[in-house]
Amino acid sequence: MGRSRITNTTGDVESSLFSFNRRRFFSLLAALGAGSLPTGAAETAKQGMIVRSVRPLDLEMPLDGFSTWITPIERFFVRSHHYIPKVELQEWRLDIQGEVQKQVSLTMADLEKLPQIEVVAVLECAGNGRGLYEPSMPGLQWEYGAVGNARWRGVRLADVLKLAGLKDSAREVVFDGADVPVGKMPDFQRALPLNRALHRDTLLALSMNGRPLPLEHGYPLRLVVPGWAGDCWTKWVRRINVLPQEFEGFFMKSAYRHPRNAVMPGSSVDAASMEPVTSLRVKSIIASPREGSVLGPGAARIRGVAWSGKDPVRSVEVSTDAGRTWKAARFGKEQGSYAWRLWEMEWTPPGPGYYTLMARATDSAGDTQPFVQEWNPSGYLYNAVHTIGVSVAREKDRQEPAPAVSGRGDFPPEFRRACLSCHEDDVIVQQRLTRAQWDREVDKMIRWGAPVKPETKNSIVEFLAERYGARPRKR
Ligand SMILES: Nc1nc2c(c(=O)[nH]1)N[C@H]1C(S)=C(S)[C@@H](COP(=O)(O)O)O[C@H]1N2
Ligand SMILES: [Mo]
Repeated sequence: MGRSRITNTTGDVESSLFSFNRRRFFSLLAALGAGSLPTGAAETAKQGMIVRSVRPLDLEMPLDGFSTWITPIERFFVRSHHYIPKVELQEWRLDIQGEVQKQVSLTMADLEKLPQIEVVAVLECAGNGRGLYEPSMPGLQWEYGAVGNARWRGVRLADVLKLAGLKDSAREVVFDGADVPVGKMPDFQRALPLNRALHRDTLLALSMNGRPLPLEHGYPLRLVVPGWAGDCWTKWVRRINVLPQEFEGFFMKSAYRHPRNAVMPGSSVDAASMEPVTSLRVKSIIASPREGSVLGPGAARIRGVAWSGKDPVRSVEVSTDAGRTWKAARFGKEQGSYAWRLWEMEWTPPGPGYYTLMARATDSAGDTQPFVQEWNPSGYLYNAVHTIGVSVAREKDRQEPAPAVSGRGDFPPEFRRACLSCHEDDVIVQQRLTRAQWDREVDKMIRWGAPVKPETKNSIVEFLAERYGARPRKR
């Protein structure tokens, strides 16, 4: 896919490094809502999201979003490594190639003829909770809301692969999305092992919550891999390549890997000795009350959601005394093998004071959440017990804290061109890294096409380490 690159406001481009493709620039503008789009391919107007990055688009759902069984599309998180592609349905084909009996090129109408399956499933980014790790690491600083529960409808991947016919040599299935890489970043391609690709619940979804897939969630076709982390759920799937061996692409061999066992916080681990992230971990979140709330005296209700990857959630226990004693929460009636469950518990505080509330889920295999998050280099699969503090007042004066807001930094003009050609400063100012980490990040950005002059690299690193250096963050 193309290698074009767009600057922030002026639209001028580093012609020495990139060829500027005007057509693609304007198709991007169209995809971002400035032009007309084919029916169904609209980006959703999102409501009250935490903005992690505006370009590419990365949005997090705030904690109050954990109050409904199905997450409305307006509140569903967005994770995109690259810019959202332009999609024209008439031209859209799903090409299947590689270790197949015959190559096929399917239209959306072909896919609509296959049996349509529905599954309610949690989609959670592997990096959800990265911002809670100590020491911190580079990347989007997601806290709790890079996750949602939606109703996905589409065709079984196994049925689609049957149309091409797999050869005996087939080992892995690689999915290529139509998104355009930012700068010289590697293209987003992800592989599934054959058994997961042929699993009866692995879908190519055409719809989400009863609507055509919204553009930012992968219109017209995305992979749904229930129980597995979001990085496997390729959006805008245009090409499926069946391989006779393991796929070597960047997003399999370098990214989305974690050590099988915990490592010393802050250590670096060779990618080859790590393994790909697959199943989600068992996890629960307290949606209400929120951290810092002041409750009135009398009965209160603690509620939230819980989910897991491999085995269904069996129980959620809640503590209102920092983990000394626990009481089972009651589940809501909605459930599904891959869906999250709502839970709640009545609580009458013994008196005015400050209380530490915790929620802990356990799955049917007995796996449960840790109290201390063990560390991994990229901050994946965070699932430590969600802990919040609330006050109980003498009088009836319940207060909810203001929702989280996210701000832009005031990035100095002399570094704007070098650092903000492909993205804005929002993704930078949320990170807190050591000098060595910033140095590696800047080198990575240079490899991925950032127009950094050798003589300014050091002053950029200096500035980043000084202004956005590693220090304990307030939460
Ligand atoms: N083509 C493509 N597919 C993609 C991505 C991407 O950047 N490009 N991001 C992945 C990641 S890391 C996640 S967590 C999910 C997020 O899906 P959502 O944006 O619909 O919430 O999409 C996955 N599929
Ligand atoms: Mo992700």
